[in-house]
Amino acid sequence: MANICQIKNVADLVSEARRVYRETFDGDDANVAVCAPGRVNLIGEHTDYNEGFVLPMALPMVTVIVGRKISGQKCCVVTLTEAADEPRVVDFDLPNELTPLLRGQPNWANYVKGVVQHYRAQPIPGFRAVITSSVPLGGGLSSSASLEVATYTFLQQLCPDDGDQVAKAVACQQAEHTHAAVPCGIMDQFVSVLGKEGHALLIDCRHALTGSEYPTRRKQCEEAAAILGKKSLREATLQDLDAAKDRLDSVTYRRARHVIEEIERTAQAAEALKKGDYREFGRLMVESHNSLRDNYEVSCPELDELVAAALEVDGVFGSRMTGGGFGGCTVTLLQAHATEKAVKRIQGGARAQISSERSRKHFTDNPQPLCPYTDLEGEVNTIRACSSSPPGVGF
Ligand code: GAF
Repeated sequence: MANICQIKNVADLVSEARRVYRETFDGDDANVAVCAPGRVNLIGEHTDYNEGFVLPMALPMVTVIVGRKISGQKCCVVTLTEAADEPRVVDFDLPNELTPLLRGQPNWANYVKGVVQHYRAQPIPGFRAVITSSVPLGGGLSSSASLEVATYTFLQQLCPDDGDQVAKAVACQQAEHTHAAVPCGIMDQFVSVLGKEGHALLIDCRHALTGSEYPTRRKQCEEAAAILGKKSLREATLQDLDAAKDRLDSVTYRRARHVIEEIERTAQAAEALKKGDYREFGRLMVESHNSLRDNYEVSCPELDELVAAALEVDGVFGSRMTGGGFGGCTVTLLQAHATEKAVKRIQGGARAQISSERSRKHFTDNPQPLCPYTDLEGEVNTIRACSSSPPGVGF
């Protein structure tokens, strides 16, 4: 299959950021450039914080940071990404034992500050940096995790840590918890650190060190696990759930049902992918979407429409929403020959939504919906989200 379309390549992003760095910092040049990818989740949604399986892959869309170390305790960071009405330049002092670096304004800088605070080889030196990205902001493709991981990688260049990749992902997740106030699971940071081109990464989140609507879903899952007498929903079966049905309200029952079935689906999907059984993989994707729509209630009419549009095309195996939900993107698995037709149909479906009042703003901001596509080589790496296990054990 042809490669991803309409996306700026890394070299162009780096040279754009370096140019802005020179302009901003009086002709000084950056001497460090790093990048970290966004992700698409193939299957296993809202299972990571329930100690289940997830199966994401890294995207060729990346966040790039260029910069250099400076003397003193000050940092200055510039962003070129669309930061709505927020200032694009931020200055802050490095944290020390007495004065932590706290969250504040602008919002985008909290991801950087969080990683500075949680970086594992303190003290770090002062620095100047420019950020740019090809990961769409707020599109459900983990622009935030890619910014966190890029920031961590940038700091590794200035002040190396011990190189523990799993601890790096966990530090970035902590940054999101404390500085963006999102109690996310480990999936996005893990795949941004450990994903390999063309490979899905099966992550077993059982051992993960984890701690609006997203927090509500998370709380409902924890409540359901407690009522079932389990440490997490990973320990529960459908039989356990049904046996406890009269002790659960109907919403909590449906939330738990999604998670228990989705964990099993993700394990089955990874097996199907290893065997090259794309038809089965696609079937599981559609089941996943339906459960996210009906049981977990994190889809929306626009995502449902895009999935339905994709499924009409011959050669499409499956399609589903990807990421946390309430908007964002869908992911579709298809035969290479069907790509052009599917892209047209999905873009047509997106345009049809422009007529709906609720979607107008979104599609005005993005008049031409992107439909990038890439190869999936049927390779699966697997990893346990456990700080003592070796990363990236292939099978
Ligand atoms: C967001 C979170 F950041 C992930 O940890 C995961 O829970 C996902 O939503 C849903 O699968 O991307």
